[in-house]
Amino acid sequence: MKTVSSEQHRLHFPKGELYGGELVRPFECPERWDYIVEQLRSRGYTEFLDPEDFDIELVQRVHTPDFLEFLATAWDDWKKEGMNGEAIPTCFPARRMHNDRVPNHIDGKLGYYSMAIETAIMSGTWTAAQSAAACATTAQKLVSNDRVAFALCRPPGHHAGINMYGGYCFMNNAAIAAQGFLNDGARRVALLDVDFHHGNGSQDIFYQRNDVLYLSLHGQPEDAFPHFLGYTDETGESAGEGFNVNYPMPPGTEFDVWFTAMNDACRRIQEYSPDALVVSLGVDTFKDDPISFFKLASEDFTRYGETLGRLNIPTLFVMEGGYAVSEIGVNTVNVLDGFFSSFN
Ligand code: Q9C
Ligand code: ZN
Repeated sequence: MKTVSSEQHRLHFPKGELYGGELVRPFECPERWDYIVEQLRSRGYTEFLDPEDFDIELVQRVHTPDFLEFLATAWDDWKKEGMNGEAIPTCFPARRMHNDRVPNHIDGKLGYYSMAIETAIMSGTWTAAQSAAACATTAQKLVSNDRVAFALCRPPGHHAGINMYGGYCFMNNAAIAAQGFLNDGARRVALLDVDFHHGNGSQDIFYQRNDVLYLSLHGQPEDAFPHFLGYTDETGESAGEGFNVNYPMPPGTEFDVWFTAMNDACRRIQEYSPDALVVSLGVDTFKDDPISFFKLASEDFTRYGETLGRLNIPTLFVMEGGYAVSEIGVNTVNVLDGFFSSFN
């Protein structure tokens, strides 16, 4: 299995995330990538590739041009206004305010295009985000030959919607890859999101479509970020009705309950009979994750990887979250090892 990754992720390393009323060092940090690479290398996954160029045409099938233009120019606009720190939104279109008129001023734009404020934009953010999207599309292309590939994306993507960023995400790497499979001739793609958080962005992008089945296992919105999406009654709309499946679970959820939901998701995937499977692979379901509340142990990741492998569908793994930094590599590579123990 080849891993597609780029050193350009290092250009995104904001100093501050607003957490607990303080600006702390972001949980989503460059070392996450290093720990995963180290585990891949030491456990035999030694083929690494750089991504091809960022494919704007493909990305525009998922995100709007105005949103992409915003991401590309936000840092310069911010600097032009004489701001000293990193770009963080402070004002939002809440209830009964306009949410369809884009302001001119960068403060307004940041609020308009974001869904949360922990995600600061700095000088290298756009370059890093482009490299992550390129990792996803490059790895997607490998799947037609190799049947499996790993896009080691950083920053992650599943909170990024049609025209919004946040939750550490700028462009939706997994959704872009799913679109890539369709462009290359797949008729149906399943996108299984095992990150602890609901992938509100992925749901947003495919909500009215039946060519991508989105399934997510996550902390229930009553208690977990992103709080305002991810309920079971969100089943899709118009052509997409029945093609969105949420499995919200309460604080303290252990592996047996989580795995029952996962097996149900796998049954739905088999029924759908997709030409490709994209796994939004977040390992923040781990018991020691600092910002999450599921209780998976490291060996559970191997267990569920095995279940994914048994589906025997051409599979692209796309890295999402996971913040227990020293264990992130072990848990990620456990999923891959489990997968290859049953995939053929
Ligand atoms: N008290 C991903 O895993 N902050 N994003 C949560 C919890 C945002 C997570 C605060 C977490 C975003 C890709
Ligand atoms: Zn997450």
